[in-house]
Amino acid sequence: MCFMGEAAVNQGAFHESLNMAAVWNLPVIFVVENNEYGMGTAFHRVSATRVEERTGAYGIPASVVNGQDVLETYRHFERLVTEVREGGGPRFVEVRTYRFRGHSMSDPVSGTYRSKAEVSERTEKDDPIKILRDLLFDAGVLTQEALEIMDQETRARAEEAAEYADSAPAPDSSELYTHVYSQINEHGRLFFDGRDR
Ligand SMILES: Cc1ncc(C[n+]2csc(CCOP(=O)(O)OP(=O)(O)O)c2C)c(N)n1
Repeated sequence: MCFMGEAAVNQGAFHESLNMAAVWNLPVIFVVENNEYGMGTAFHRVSATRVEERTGAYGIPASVVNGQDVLETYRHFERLVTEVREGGGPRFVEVRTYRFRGHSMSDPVSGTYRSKAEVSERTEKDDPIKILRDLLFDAGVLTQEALEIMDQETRARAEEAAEYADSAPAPDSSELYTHVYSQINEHGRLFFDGRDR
């Protein structure tokens, strides 16, 4: 799984990667989280085409999923993962979402490139956690009380993880690539190309 923001699709490395992934028939799913803004730039201002049209030149099948719908997203990826594991080659998914916050600490909430009204309207309408919550409430499988307990437990777990990360010693430099790229095999190869030597 290779994740990126929609702003990445205008970079050369994106196109080079898609091209080689197609040539080598790699088991990879490229996932673009399209939250509509790259830092302070709306995607439509810097692209003549839609995100999902970017893979045509490489023959990689593209699809779009509503990222605010947790169950739809799960079902979508479940099917793609099966296809890729069966040797179907690379896939490309545009996950449509929205950026509820600013790009960084120096871009608080709405900045000057979008209105506060837009952000609050989308936050109200499109929050995937609220959407899933309401679905589970309606299906009668979640109560307000159970949700609050879950919420408290999750916050506690996140705080614990942050404290652990802050107090843990820095990792050894030999860990630089661990869980980042595929492990280098005994033949010194970094990437998967279907050969074991
Ligand atoms: C290779 C590279 N080029 C340019 C930048 C500068 N830069 C930092 S964030 C950003 C845009 C990010 O947009 P997106 O991934 O859509 O994410 P978002 O703003 O929603 O966080 C750019 C161009 C960078 N960090 N790395």
